[in-house]
Amino acid sequence: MLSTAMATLGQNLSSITSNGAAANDAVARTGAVAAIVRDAVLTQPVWDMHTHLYPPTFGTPSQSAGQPSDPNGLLLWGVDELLTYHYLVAETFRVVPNAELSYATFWSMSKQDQADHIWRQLFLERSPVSEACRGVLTTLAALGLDPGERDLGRYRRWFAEQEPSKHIDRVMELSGVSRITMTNAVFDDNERLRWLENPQVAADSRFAGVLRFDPLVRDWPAAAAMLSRWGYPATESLDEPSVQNARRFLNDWIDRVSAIYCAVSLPPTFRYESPEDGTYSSRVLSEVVLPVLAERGLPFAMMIGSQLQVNPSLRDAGDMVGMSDVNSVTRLANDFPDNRFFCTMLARENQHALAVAARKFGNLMVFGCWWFLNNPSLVDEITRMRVELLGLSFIPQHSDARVLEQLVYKWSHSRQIIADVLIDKYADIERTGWRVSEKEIRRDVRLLFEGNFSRFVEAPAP
Ligand code: RAT
Ligand code: ZN
Repeated sequence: MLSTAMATLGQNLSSITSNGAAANDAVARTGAVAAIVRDAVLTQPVWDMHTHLYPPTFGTPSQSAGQPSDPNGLLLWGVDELLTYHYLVAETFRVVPNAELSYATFWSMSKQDQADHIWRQLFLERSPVSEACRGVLTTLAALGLDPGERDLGRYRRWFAEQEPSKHIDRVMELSGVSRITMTNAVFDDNERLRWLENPQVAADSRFAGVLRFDPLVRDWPAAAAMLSRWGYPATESLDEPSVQNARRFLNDWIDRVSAIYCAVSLPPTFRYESPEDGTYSSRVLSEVVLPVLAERGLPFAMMIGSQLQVNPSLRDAGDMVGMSDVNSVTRLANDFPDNRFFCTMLARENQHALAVAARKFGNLMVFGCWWFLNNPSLVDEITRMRVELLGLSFIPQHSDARVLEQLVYKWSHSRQIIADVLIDKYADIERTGWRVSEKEIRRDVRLLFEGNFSRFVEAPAP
């Protein structure tokens, strides 16, 4: 159906183009281009470069058909997980003061009771207009459930009937995600032990691995103590044997998770002046991380601007945004030309300078509208600005999904906005007399959703 409609649109576009009646047909042509852009953006498979999702082999705490639940399992899915997403936990504590329900009481409740509480407070006692609330509704609707029913019991029964692996297929199809990139946090005991116990734990071609090692760069003394316990002796002074052991640790874990890149999240205070600036983070980067990644031909992703735990009682929801230093990123890109860097920043105020920085360095790839920026108004603003400064040479979005079904809403909401931006940008260039073909539009969209990422990680698109 859709392809027939698109074939007609394509014919319209070429007949308008070929009969030269551009002036009279300007409105029709703009409409035809817009329809093709929208279709291209809505149907283009995306390689999601940053999520917190896992294959079912990592265990799941949710009830399902076909897999026993594992309370510490890492694959989160289902309506209770959707409702207890940390973005919604933060919103709930705004409307239910600590005095009414203490943090301690909330965290002692069962997941289902927490979800009931959030549902009542954010969906029934006031309208669910925030982006995170809206996301739950978009997701339920796309899965064929009726958000208008407001029947949490029914939604729960439906999810409990799903078999996790088949459900992953369905969610990937609905969201148009062709591959899910994990975040494999090697300093997290729960995750590390699963890799050590079962080397095949991630043998699922729908997922790609990413080695994430925040403590190594954020807190070398603590990381050194852990490395030593794990058989990679390292001292706080980062002497030569420590450097060699830390490199061996990275190499071993890159192999174990088949990492397609490595990543860290860094605080707003992160600075890199030079390899000799005297900070642990600069020394770890220049002596350990970047040499290993250059040798392995793997990019390094820096997500900068998260100030951890300004309200620890909120747990995952307790982190804050802060302004970061873009010059540190340009210095890294300049000092390490043999490395490739992905970068995203959390503060809105950093977005312009970061895009300008990417103009200066081909080894710097800007990506995503991260976390508190993943709101329609900001995605629109940031994506427009990036297209204006960088053309098609950036990665507009990642989902950051923590709960499987979030892929559906995060991608559908972002795709709508990316399409709006591209429609305007093609209309602008068409006003000069330039004509874009359907093939060119689809090629451009492919670059944004798959091609730029797959080129940067030097791996073929799925
Ligand atoms: O967006 C989020 O869920 C954050 O809590 C973080 O996971 C962040 O995206 C990160 O990867 O550190
Ligand atoms: Zn994340």
